[in-house]
Amino acid sequence: MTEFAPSLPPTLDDIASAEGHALPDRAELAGRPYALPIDLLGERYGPIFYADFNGFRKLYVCSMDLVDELCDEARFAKNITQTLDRVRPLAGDGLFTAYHGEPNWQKAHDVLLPGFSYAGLRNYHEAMLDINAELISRWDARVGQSRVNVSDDLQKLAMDTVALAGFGARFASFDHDGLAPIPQCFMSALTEAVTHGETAEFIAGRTLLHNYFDELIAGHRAAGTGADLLYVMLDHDGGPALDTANIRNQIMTFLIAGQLTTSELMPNTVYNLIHHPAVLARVRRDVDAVFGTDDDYLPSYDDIGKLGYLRQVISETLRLSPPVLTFDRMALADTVIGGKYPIKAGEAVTVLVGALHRQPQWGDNVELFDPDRFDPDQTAGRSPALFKPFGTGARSCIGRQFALHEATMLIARLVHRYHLVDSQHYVLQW
Ligand code: MNH
Repeated sequence: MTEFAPSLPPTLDDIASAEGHALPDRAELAGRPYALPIDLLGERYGPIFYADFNGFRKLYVCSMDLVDELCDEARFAKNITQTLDRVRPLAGDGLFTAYHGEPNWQKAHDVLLPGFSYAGLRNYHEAMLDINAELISRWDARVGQSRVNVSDDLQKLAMDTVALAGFGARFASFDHDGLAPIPQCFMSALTEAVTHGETAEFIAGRTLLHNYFDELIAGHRAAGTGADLLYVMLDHDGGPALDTANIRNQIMTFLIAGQLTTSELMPNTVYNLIHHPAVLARVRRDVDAVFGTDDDYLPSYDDIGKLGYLRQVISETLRLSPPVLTFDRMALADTVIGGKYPIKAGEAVTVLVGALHRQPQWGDNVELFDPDRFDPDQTAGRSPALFKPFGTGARSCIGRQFALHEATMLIARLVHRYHLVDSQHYVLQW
């Protein structure tokens, strides 16, 4: 694929620069449990500045007005960063890593969109309940006995949920202390690709994964129909919609998405509930009203849509701790942003999401966890450019409703069933 390559930042004069400076350290973040060092860069050098902290020089923006312009789909499109380009040997032209204009993106988007719609999501509710039950039986066995590692266990849950709903695979992660074999192989291959490229070790891992996927695909073809997303990819209006190489790329993409995003959102939400007892009490009241008094109540798909306040808690968690820290936009034609910064066609600008989520338009005390910020009255008056945890436009997260349904249901069930005790006085880490 020589016709596509990552876009690079423009060369502009008189722009603030964090290059060559060390990232802010823990001492400078004291008292701010959520902010990351790069969020402080936004405060120090924003609204537009150069930085090279991850090994690549990029032009970052974080103000509402600049981000609003970058989200204009008529002027900008998704850019594949140099880092994302390194994931290509694994995920190829899958939805997440496809270049703007690559033909398989539109094709796969059209095939998969119904699978991620509200109607499509109903099909995965059972798979989500199934994996919930595995976590619950593991945690029940520990009640009053020993601690659970929330972060590790919710990573297992996220992984197994995306595997079962996405392609009908059972990783059985809860039977393993660390990662199960396939997730382990996948993680090693991903790390190897990003750090060393297409080495022999990487290729061996990828071959193993491909063989595993090919068996799954063959099994699905033989079965004909079923409820997971792989069936959506195999049977589109009666005929195969995507070729096998592209289907593998999409499966790999689901693994990336399931591993690295929802698995952060859920433990962060648990942290926020434990640290805000009044919020937890209100969530529990709401959940009890919908689920009733039976601890073993199995929520219906529609029950989850009734938990509006918990959704606010999740949104506020995504504001303070967005799992995806940046996304990149590429100019489609020569343009000017902020009235004075010229960006040429094909040049890239990076949105710094955590800093965007702390802009003054959010009100006073942006570092405080306050789910009322997502009260419908408050969101109605706020620019959509201020909240971008799922990216923007045509290339925004296709799995958004999947992730929100999964997270809302899981947290609701935990709150309904358990008293959560922070026995180790956990401190968020980065
Ligand atoms: Mn998801 C794209 C965030 C869960 C599948 N996702 C994106 C982007 C962000 C993002 C940001 C855009 C990146 C960019 O512009 O370069 N995703 C999230 C977050 C969560 C999440 C914060 C959970 C919380 N995503 C999921 C889940 C799935 C998924 C779960 C699948 C099961 N996401 C995708 C896919 C894309 C994407 C596929 C690429 C969409 C496209 O470009 O067409």
